[in-house]
Amino acid sequence: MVRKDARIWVEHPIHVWEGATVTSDYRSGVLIVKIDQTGEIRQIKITDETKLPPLRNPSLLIGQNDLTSLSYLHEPAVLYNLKVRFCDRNAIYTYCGIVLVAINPYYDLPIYGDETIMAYRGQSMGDLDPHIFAVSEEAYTKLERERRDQSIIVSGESGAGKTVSAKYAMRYFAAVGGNSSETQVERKVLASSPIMEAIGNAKTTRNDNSSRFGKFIEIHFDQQYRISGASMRTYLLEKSRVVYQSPDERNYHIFYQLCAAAHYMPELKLDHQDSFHYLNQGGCPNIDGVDDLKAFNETKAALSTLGVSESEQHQMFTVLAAILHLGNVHLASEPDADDQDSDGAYIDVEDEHLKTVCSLLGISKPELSRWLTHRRIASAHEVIVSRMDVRKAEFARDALAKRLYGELFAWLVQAVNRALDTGHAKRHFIGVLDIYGFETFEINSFEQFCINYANEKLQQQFNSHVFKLEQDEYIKEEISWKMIDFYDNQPCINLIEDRLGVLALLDEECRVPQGSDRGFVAKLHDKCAKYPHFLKPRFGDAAFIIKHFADNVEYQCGGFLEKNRDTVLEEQLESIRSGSACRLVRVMLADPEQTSSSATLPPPSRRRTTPSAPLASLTQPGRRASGQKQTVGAQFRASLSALMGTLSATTPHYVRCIKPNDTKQPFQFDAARAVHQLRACGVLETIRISSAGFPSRWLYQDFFQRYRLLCRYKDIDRANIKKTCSIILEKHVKDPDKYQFGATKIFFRAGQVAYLEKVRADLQRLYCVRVQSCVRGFL
Ligand code: AD9
Ligand code: MG
Repeated sequence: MVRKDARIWVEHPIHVWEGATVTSDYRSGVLIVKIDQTGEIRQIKITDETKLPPLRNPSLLIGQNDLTSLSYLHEPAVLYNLKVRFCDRNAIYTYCGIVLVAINPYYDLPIYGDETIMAYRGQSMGDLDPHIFAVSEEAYTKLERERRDQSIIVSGESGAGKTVSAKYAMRYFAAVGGNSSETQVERKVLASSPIMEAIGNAKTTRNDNSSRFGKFIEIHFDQQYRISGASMRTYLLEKSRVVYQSPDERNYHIFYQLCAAAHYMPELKLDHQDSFHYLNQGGCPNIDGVDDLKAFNETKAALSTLGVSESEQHQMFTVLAAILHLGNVHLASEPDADDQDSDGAYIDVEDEHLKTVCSLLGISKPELSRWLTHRRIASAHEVIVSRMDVRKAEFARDALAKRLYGELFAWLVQAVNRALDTGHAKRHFIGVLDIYGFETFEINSFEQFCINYANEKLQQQFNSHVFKLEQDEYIKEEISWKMIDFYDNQPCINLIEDRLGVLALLDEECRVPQGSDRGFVAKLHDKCAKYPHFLKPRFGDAAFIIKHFADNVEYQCGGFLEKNRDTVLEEQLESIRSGSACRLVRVMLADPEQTSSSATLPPPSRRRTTPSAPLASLTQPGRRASGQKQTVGAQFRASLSALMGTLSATTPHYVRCIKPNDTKQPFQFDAARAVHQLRACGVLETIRISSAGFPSRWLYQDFFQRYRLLCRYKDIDRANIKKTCSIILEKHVKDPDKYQFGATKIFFRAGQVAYLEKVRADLQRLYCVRVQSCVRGFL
């Protein structure tokens, strides 16, 4: 029942929620309220009495640094609390139980210096303001105290601040676990960031430094809890960016860095970035505030710190330059003198870029030219070589460029891992996961499907962990309670992973000779309709919808098969692999079975150490036992499964990054955008889990201090505070299900603390009036 003067939240089209006060007791069907901000009187029709507007928290609780300490735990309360902290107090960090919510300030705050690191060292989570350093400290202390591996899982949408948060966490570990030994492994750990950002980050419309891959870095610690080494796994590099960029976006930073340094390496025949097809499609060659030449020197310095030799660096740049020139090889449809096939693809014998690719990679020009325009088709009886049409030839050339880049990326990940592997056995580790958050765009494709699949898996791990922690606390405090039912997204994961689920049907369609994207969707509609998380769009037959935990997402099937197969013409690859004079190219493309052990850097697949094994393979073709190439979907599934295995053996700590506005304005809070993300990253789900149980808890002494006013003086028993608390509660809370007495704390259902606050405020007011009238009488 909502009474007069109740403070509530009502919906608002822009601010999502706004404060209002009820002007008279609720009567069936209509609630009359006054909007606080404007004074407007509004009638709210209530069609379902179980859905009355949410109540506001007492002002005592506004701006709390832990959302779960709010008495009313719901969306408007969470949003308002975050907003007050962010906009009024410039507090970007807030806890939500075990989750740290981090709102990107788009402003350099002076809260990351060494002195701040030292301030957080040795402190418990609740002692100081919420901070990424507090979470890092918690992980480090738990590692020491419990001798159990830890992980910090950072997620959020593009531009929300994941990579920045992950880097601060690593800085913290480097500072507190730093080793004075000569290996200076922490220096190398920090140097891995600029390298990975150069080859895996790019400017997008959402973020000038967007990571286009996921990564999990394990920082290893020895017996004394000093850093002893590290390793890294990467996930699903966005390779399509190498050959195509949307308007206002760029290719990977390294290419622009290389062009900026062109005159230092004339042998690479580089030019201004705009002269390369693979770099100019987005129409945005520069990033505000970024000097690509300076960045190039930083990348080089970081590579040197990690022990990548000058010669290896030069070979790397050679491969990158070759990719750029490959993109400029002109595939024309004009027939040459002795061939009249007008549809076929041709390359001018004098094509400068083809010459440069061949001279850079040290391969035969006729051979490469032939395989850029022809393909081999094997039938049961013969092998035919036929000319491709221009579109197919361009497609094949781009696939080759993507493969070369993917292999270079994988090689570099291995080089980084080699440098971080100090040879010391790892006793323990703290893993930092910087992975793309849930995504939904106008048009969603295979990439969004994989990203959202990963988020389903992470969300499941998160839900069960939060739920388990909640239960552990109840058990520890010995309170009696009924199991809370939490949202389990296993049915959605089943839809993706089952024997006849989305991934399996995609792989099957990739195997059949005439397989097509449309054929794949038809199979989905036929076989998956029975899954509760699958929906067929109302119009068209080129898409399917998955009901994810965060939102319903419609995926367009175009390109699914191609992206899942990720194939490149074997003839092209072979002409480079077998003929190249460049050692790095031979190493990168080497068949694992045939690799000679004499190579300076053995191929990634042979160098893999156990922790980084399954994931590094994502950027290069994996193989099944049968020797058949694994699809991207199958590799991703395996790598996620390995990740989940690793994470579940650690104590996780969660950081949820929120992007507060789309214009990168400092301390601007767009409530609608924030709510969407809070929903997508599971913060509201955490709240739901908490509020289903006993979300508020007070130590007996603290409760007594605050609410002693609510009992008579003679009822206070200082020798037995628990009993005094029980007297207070029996007197004021009639329903015994609303609270529970634990060993050290009292647990409250949602809304109870707000209720007690109101009782306390009313009493205080009453005492004031009495005192005033006494004083008046006395006078
Ligand atoms: V993406 O998914 O890789 O596209 P991220 O990683 O979530 O994205 P990133 O960490 O790159 O975002 O942050 C984007 C930008 O926000 C940074 O370049 C900074 O300019 C800004 N940012 C993020 N966090 C902070 C912070 N704690 N303080 C100041 C920040 N600025
Ligand atoms: Mg990032």
